[in-house]
Amino acid sequence: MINVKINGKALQVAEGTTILAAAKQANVKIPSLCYNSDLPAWASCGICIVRQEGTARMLRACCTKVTEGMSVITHDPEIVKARRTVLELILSNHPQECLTCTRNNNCELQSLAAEFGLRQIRFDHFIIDRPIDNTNDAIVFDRNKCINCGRCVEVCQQVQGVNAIEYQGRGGKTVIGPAALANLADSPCVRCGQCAVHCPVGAIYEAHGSRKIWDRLADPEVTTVVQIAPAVRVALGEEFGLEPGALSTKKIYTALRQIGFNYVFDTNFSADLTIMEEGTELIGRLLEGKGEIPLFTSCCPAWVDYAEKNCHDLLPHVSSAKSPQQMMGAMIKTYWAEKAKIDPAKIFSVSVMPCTAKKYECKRDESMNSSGFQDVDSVLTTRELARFIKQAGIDFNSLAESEADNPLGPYTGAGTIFGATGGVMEAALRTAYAVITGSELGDINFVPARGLQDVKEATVNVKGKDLRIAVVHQLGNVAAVVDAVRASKAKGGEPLYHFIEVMACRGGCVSGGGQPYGADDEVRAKRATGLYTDDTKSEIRVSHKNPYVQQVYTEYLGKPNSEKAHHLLHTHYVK
Ligand code: HC0
Ligand code: SF4
Repeated sequence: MINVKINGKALQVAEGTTILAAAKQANVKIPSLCYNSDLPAWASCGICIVRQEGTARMLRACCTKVTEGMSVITHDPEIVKARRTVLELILSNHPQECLTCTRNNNCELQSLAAEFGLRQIRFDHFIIDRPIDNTNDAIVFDRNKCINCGRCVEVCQQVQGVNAIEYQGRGGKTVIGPAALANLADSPCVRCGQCAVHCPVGAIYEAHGSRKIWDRLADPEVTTVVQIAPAVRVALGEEFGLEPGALSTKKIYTALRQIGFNYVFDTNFSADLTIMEEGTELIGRLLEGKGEIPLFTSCCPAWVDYAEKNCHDLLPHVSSAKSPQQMMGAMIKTYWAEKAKIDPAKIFSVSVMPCTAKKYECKRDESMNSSGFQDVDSVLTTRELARFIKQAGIDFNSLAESEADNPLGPYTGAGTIFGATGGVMEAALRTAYAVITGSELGDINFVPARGLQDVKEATVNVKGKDLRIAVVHQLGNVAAVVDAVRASKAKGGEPLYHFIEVMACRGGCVSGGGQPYGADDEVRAKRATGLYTDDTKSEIRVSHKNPYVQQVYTEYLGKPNSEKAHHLLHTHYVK
């Protein structure tokens, strides 16, 4: 341990601790802009400068490690003045459109300007008018608001390994933009939205679609239907002052009805349905040679996009099962529309997702209109739903609880854990084991699939055969797994893995690109815990026992992977 002083207060910190982290331990907040705990520190903004006591030396707190006996002053007149100057310089080149900005009231730059009491900027205000890039259906890039902090570049390149955004130009002329001076649609962007949740200002954000929804809600000719994704229920509450991980499923159902949706369904139901389809596909590939092994999951559209762009050779390994969002969309406009005697042409189907890539997924050409219409019409992120609730004047915390509509609402514990990394794998194993062996797993908690470790591996013995699985989240971790699979294929013999879950975002959907801002690993873990609690409290915890899923097969689909199920619930991929 190392002895340091922060503003005169002595404390011990671990070796390698930065000044920023040491100050946090001492409950002192040093302001920062380019720093984010998910990313390497690279000291571009200069807001976090501090002084080593007794010297004139100014140090960047985000990337300077403390040394034995160091005494740090985090705030004095000169430091505050320097920080204020940095802020003024940033603001001199920033459109001052806070009132109409997507980050109004939730912007790190705006908050700092408020904290520093900036009333006037001493420098000339100049803006180079650059076109807004809204070419890719999911993410919007407004370069006019970019403050060159570099967080989006670092997360896209270092964390996700996608390299869609880069620094362009040199020195004072450096700007940030889509790779190779392309627009986002022509860049390698896979729409995971991690750039948007890591942007401190309103330069990168989700493509908004809420105005169209208000119009449909007000149209008496239209039946409006909504579904909510697993990870929304453990994060939306943060927008209303609740702790990360607080489960607010039943209040969300009520809020959606008060907003005016006619029917409220739950993506967790179609997650159960996905397990039936994907689990059956896995068993067919394993036991009957019906396709390539390993099987990769397919419910994350950013991973699918990544595979289509980077792993052409492995596309036959990607499950043909649609994601739960899209399965629900197809079931609403076919099975449910018939049952409810509603013309599917007059159904407007909305989903609430933690994800920006889902906005693109619903518009894909590949089988996403198997009802004869676009199966999911519009996607709102968790953040957008929070704004919707506020626009509707709803006091979220005082809402009464209510249930989802059936038969596309009630879900099992297996469906809800989809939202955390490893959840799809765990849910699939619970059902695959039961189908193959004819008996339920003794302990259905499959702990090796849980947690934030980059790549999780395990072997499960199913009826004398070893099933080797891997769970990978955060796209930057995927290349190594994909390369290992390629090497194992080239070598021949027993496959390295049989089943692999891939989720593009760190921690899975709980920290998707559409979730409330500011998630770090602590928040991710809390949100995941909320989902595991939902699972544990569920009366039924395996997808194949969901009585409404069974009903859908009896009344409509026949059996998993039937021709009808294939038509409605499966898709294909393009190179
Ligand atoms: Fe996810 Fe999903 S778990 S991808 O993260 O499979 O967005 O929450 O809705 O579709 O269910 C996102 C979350 C979903 C889907 C489900 C899967
Ligand atoms: Fe979207 Fe989830 Fe994939 Fe992230 S992990 S891109 S939130 S589906």
